[in-house]
Amino acid sequence: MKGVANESPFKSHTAMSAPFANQVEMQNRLFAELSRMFGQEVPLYDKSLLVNRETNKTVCALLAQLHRGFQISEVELDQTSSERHGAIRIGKPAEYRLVCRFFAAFGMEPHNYYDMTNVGARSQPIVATAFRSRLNPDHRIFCSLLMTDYFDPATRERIETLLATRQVFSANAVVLLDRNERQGGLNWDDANALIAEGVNRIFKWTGRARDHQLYQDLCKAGFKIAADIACFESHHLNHLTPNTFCMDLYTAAMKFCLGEMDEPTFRCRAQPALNRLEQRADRDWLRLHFKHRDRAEMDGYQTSTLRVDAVAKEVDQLTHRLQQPDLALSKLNHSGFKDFTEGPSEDTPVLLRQDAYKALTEPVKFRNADGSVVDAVHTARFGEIEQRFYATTPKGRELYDRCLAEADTAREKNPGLSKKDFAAYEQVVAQPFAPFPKTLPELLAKGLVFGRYTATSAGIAARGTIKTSDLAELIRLGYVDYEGLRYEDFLPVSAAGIFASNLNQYGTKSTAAQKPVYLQAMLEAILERTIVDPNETYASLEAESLRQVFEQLGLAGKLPV
Ligand code: OOG
Ligand code: NI
Repeated sequence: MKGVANESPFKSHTAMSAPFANQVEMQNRLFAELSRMFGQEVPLYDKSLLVNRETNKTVCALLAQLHRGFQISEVELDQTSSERHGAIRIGKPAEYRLVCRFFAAFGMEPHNYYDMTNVGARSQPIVATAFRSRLNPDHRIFCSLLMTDYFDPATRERIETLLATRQVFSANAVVLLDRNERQGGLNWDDANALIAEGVNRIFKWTGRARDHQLYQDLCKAGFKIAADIACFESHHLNHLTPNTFCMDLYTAAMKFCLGEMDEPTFRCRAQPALNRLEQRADRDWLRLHFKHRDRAEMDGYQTSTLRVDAVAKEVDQLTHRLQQPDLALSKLNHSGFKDFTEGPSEDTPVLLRQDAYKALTEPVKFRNADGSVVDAVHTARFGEIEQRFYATTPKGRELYDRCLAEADTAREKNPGLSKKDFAAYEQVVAQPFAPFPKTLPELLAKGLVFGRYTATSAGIAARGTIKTSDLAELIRLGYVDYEGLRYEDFLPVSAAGIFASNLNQYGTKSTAAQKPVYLQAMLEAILERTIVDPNETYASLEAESLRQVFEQLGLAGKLPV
């Protein structure tokens, strides 16, 4: 990478020695604290976690019938759904670099470059990266940076002038970041202090803002996102997203609790969503959704079928649970649920599916330069849900992008369909994704997703007598086992859809004389480090697993290139 140091100046120390806090534990604590903070501020968020828990429990009850031996404890249910991704939006390069240094202290590195100025009509004046651990990440932060040169010179000047006097990080937070880099880690006292800086200041919503005139002008011009970034005091976390085991069940449950769907409609949605589990939730699905579980234990489950009335019974129970007073979300301040789920069609297990309830309108106090105070409202914080699937290879991604573009066109031809006739809508979206295989073995065989391979004990026992070096054949013989790698990143088109729904506004064209072109190298120069290409990580995990398998099977020289 030209002009950029190859190594981070603040190396990540995942296997740290005794005096330093473990960075993964630090992450868990940070995200648990952020979640607590967000739940206090946004009651709907806490309730949506509860809806997620209840729907995940329903899924698990059926999984226990489908896979005899499968059980989930309350503790594991909480752990599984405590994984989170969040998003923040930053105004200026110096702040962006501080945020990068902050997440580096938690072992989270920038992954992927997302150019949101380049997604057609949905473009926003930002570019982004996402901070996460390189391997087995549980948490991620999508981090946007406002591109002020996207605007005409006068607007740009107003935004930059306002941002110039903003100081989000306290002096103490910067001391902690310096110390982390100097020492190569933090002790727990310092780690907790840094977490407190994040939760109580850096990412906290304050309800205080500046320059009401600029706020209004930006919103009117279609740049609510710039207003959200430039006029506020902190890098307020705008959402925190848990994961679900069944997107369609969760979204139906939320709409039901929010009062957007009546009981018969909810039942009509829940029933097929759960019926599908019987086809979808095979061994590969289990491994994908329970990545922390012991493989040997999971392999010991006896696959079975559902009792005839199993789904109906679960739907009954869930419906009843969702009707309890503590889940009467319609009584809370809310702006409704998004119209459709972003990502691939329900039957295509790649990348990720996301959905959201729309942003809440919250009170804000503006203080202007002349000392005047304006009471107003702002709409930005919302709630999202995700379900992650297999990571695509570049070839798989290309196919995905093509299918998605077709699905978008089909959707736009009939905008109200998802509400009018959900089954018909599902077909319209599934059709363009028909070229995608629907099972992991096929996806792997066609080179559309990344996998990880292991030699089985039968394979190791057969070492020396194995006649083939063909991977598919080795799998068929039971000498090699496989699993799909989970997608750990974000999707620009989905993100654009999420932005549009929470800002209640699609993107707007650049007002600069000429729309600037933004490159990854520019963001790397701001970060003073390179951005990790996740495809390299996925590909090297796959390659390394194959190398080991072939070595263990005594086929080392025969590894296909
Ligand atoms: C970020 C939207 C992107 C996602 O999940 O794709 C995102 C934002 O609204 O700031 O979080
Ligand atoms: Ni998100």
